[in-house]
Amino acid sequence: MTAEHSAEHPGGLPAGPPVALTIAGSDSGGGAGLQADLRTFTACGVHGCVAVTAVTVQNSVGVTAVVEVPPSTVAEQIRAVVTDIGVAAAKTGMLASASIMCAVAEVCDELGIGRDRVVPLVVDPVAASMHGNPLLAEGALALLRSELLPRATLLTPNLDEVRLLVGLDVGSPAEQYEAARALHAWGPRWVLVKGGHLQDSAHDVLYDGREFTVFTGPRLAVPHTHGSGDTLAAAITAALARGAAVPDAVSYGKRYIAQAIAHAYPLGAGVGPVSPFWRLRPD
Ligand code: PXL
Repeated sequence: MTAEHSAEHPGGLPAGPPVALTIAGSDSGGGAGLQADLRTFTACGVHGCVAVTAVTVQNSVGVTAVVEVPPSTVAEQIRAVVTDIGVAAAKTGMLASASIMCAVAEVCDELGIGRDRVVPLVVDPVAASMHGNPLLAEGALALLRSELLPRATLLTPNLDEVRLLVGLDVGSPAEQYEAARALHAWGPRWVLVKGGHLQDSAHDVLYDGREFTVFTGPRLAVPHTHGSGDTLAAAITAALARGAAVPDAVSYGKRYIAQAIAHAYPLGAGVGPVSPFWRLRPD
């Protein structure tokens, strides 16, 4: 599934790794957000670029403040990266506000990012932190639905986000299928309804409007899962940047996140992050 990058750099040096872009918020605790995305990209062999949407003041016990980046600056970061460096895949995480969402949607259209465009876009519809702190302004949910979902190559909601987006309370694997159908009607090319919050299974359901594919994963009783959604979506994005098709990229992401959760570590007094270290082996 890896596209080998054999072309030479103009200076005669070998070309670098594939490039992915995350459009996401900063987590000062380093567990989630753009920090999780960038280290996942690295662990998956992809150079990460970033358009910062917001700065969160955050540690292992929660978020105490959010400062948004001006929408035009978010768009400028994306434009600067894509027009010079070029990106093979992109991902959105915390988009913070309706005006940032509109700016991101507009610049994605301008630069050929999104569903049926040259650069695939993974939309992780982040609405709240795992502690329940809001990461999306009130009133922005409607814009997430109308502006981002139709532009997504792949949408990756967890069950809380399913409830917010389409009002369905998924309590069983069978209801994941219904949720996938309801979300697909909003326009994403693929939907991955993650079942990690279900009691008895950690099955994720991938739907393309015709077929369902179930990805089974072990349900691990690990207390430290901060950044798990970001990390899964980032690993999928990295695989897309390396040339994988969506189902293969999801399969790759599932294997990556299972290991990252298995190696999660404590940090501070609260919830620790999932870990990339199983992959990096510094020693
Ligand atoms: O995990 C979702 C997420 C995304 N982005 C930022 C976050 C979080 C969760 O806390 O802080 C910046």
